[in-house]
Amino acid sequence: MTGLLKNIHNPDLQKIADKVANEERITPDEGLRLYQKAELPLLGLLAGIARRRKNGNYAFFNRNFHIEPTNKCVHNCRFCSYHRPEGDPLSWEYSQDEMLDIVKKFDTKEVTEVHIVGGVHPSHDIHYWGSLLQRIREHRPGIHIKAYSAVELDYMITRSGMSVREGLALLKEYGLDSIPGGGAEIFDETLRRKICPEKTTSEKWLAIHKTAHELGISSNATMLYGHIEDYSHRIDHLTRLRDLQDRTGGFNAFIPLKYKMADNQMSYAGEVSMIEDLKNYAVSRIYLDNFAHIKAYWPMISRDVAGISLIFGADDLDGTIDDTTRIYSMAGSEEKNPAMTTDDICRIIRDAGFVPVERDSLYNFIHTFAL
Ligand code: V47
Ligand code: SF4
Repeated sequence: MTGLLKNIHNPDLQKIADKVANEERITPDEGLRLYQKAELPLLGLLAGIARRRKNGNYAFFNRNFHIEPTNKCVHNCRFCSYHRPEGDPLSWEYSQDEMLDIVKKFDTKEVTEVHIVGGVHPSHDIHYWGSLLQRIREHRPGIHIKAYSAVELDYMITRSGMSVREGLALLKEYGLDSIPGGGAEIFDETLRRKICPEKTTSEKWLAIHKTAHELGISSNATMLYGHIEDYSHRIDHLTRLRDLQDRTGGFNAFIPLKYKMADNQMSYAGEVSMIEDLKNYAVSRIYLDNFAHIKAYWPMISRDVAGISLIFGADDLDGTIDDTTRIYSMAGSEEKNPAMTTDDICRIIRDAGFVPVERDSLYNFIHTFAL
């Protein structure tokens, strides 16, 4: 395959291609050059090499469902179509019993993971959120609980007067297995002040994930792209994640999240094209050489783009979800009731030329499906 990488017209790109072929890390300047100068076919080729090196011909998914406990949120991120302040007629929240009822609906289904993320509720404390984990754990001991973004964690832990380490250790005792990647948005401080000024700082987001990793709680990382950022902001974001991963090794997957414009305060920014989505998957795959997995979150980008993303560096399609999330449908995603059967996901993966693998939350193989 690397023979195809000779005679690239641009010497800078040739040097980067040689580095990728030789398994050498590319610099932030080189990452930026890829975003700015590389054509999509070259990016696909390079990301394909990096992807196959890490994950061979496999593409992963899991069987999961979401619980979104509330849309009440103390923050007011300008890109968010989901949140409402407490007291707003369109605000809502589930009681713990109602959330347990959601878990019970899956009693006869072979799901392996519950993903819990919602707004930052103004008044529940860490013990309320901890006891939810404990009740889920008691009801379904084997399920992996991936819960609470760093932003929700920051609020509940700070309110409790605990240190990040104490708060995370307590939640782990209650049943927390891993942390989802939300709340990272874009780390550049100037942009962050514009798009989510009240939110957990970038430094704190990274500190929470670092501490979690030190406590044996692995996590994911996201990047919200396609709004008012430029390529240098994306490279800055990826560099901060790559640096932390060098130190802890605790990230399972990186998930680029495409900004969706419906019904939020940043609609003026519009949405980027599918070509830009693929470019972003590819550069992320090439640049994040210490992340094992790049996830294409299909409820956000659609099934078709999720399939193509596998050829541009992604190796994971998240899960079956079973119509349990609204965050993206409210922001304008074409997936209004996101749910896929195992057969649906396997078909997408096979159509893209890869071997479907059902994984657990830590990417251990559960079942490899024949091609
Ligand atoms: O942090 C909110 C994003 C995130 C919009 O870890 C938006 O496996 C685009 O983090 N357009 C929460 N994005 C969701 C999240 C996530 C999703 C799937 C898997 C995992 C995982 C984590 O949703 C927020 C924010 O970045 N978001 N509004 C919007 N209009
Ligand atoms: Fe709240 Fe999350 Fe929406 Fe920000 S993105 S307003 S923290 S629900």
